Amino acid sequence: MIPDRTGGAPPDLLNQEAPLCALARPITPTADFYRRSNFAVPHVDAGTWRLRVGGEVATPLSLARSDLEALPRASVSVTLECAGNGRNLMTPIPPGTPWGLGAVSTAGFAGVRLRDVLERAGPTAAAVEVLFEGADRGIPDEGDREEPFARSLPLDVALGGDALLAWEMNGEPLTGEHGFPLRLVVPGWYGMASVKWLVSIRLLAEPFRGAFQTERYVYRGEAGIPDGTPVSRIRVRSLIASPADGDRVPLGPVEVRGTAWSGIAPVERVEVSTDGGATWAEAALGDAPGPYAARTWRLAWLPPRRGEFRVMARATDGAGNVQPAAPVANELGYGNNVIHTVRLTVV
Ligand SMILES: Nc1nc2c(c(=O)[nH]1)N[C@H]1C(S)=C(S)[C@@H](COP(=O)(O)O)O[C@H]1N2
Ligand SMILES: [Mo]
Repeated sequence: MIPDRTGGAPPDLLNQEAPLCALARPITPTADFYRRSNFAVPHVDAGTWRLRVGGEVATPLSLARSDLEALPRASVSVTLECAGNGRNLMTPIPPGTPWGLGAVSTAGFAGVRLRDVLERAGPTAAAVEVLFEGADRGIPDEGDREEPFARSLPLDVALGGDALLAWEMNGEPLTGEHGFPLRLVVPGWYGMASVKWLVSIRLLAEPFRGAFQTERYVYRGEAGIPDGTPVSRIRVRSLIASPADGDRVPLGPVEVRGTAWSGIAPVERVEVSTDGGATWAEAALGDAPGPYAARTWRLAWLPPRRGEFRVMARATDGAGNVQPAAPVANELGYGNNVIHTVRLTVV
């Protein structure tokens, strides 16, 4: 057996990877969609639940589900990726959830546009950020007092982007693990921005300083990025969904399949190397299901002989970003978008 460092974290109620083979399809079935929760899943009573919108606003709101349903419906396919996805492939392995490569998935989300709700409340001229709080709470690893899971977005991102307040995922009501009854979905941003079990939106006159904004989900020690910069957009990445690392394949045509995404600009090219990176062939891209969702890709490969091969995939996005050959290092292991390699034995 070839040792597999990408096999992922052991199954866990709160943290679970998607099987890589599920990523060869445009939409990840909800049962396979990765999960990441910092605290226990909170019980939220749908009957009494309200979304509060307050802080630097002209009109504070307390919205029931029926109030949200009265707004125009919006839906979008979005790839969510945990900022720590692939942490386990870094050397040394940084602290944090020991993710292999499956902390990424794509779903169709539906609800209402965040900006429609924010415009009803009317941000004041003093507002600079929008803070989102989940119903889940606990003591963060670095902290000594309880706080909710909470993250903020710059006001222009919250108002200008295509962020959704979603109650539907893949055509079904959100499940408990994925944020029932309402979650934020921030297309193009690493997963931590998409706050689950949303109970409060607060417009702030100062940048938010909570643990999940300043201690975790920040870049520290990465060249070119000021220490403490909150993690934001998803870096371009592709994964080989099949064959799997360590597979034995018969001599004959092999279909290499995978997925590719970027939160910065749509993916424009995926190249595959079967000689360890010496030469690259262009893969055929599947449809783009929208600007924020991964594209599938495939390449027919005819192995020239039996033996061991290293198959690699590398994506380029419309802004010219391309995946690096080695992980970009930072203290907490975020934003690792190193080229994916699988080892195959042709028999
Ligand atoms: N309330 C709350 N929202 C949260 C989290 C959390 O712990 N609590 N985890 C975040 C992180 S780190 C990720 S990667 C995504 C994961 O979303 P999923 O579990 O639906 O895949 O949710 C984000 N939203
Ligand atoms: Mo995450």
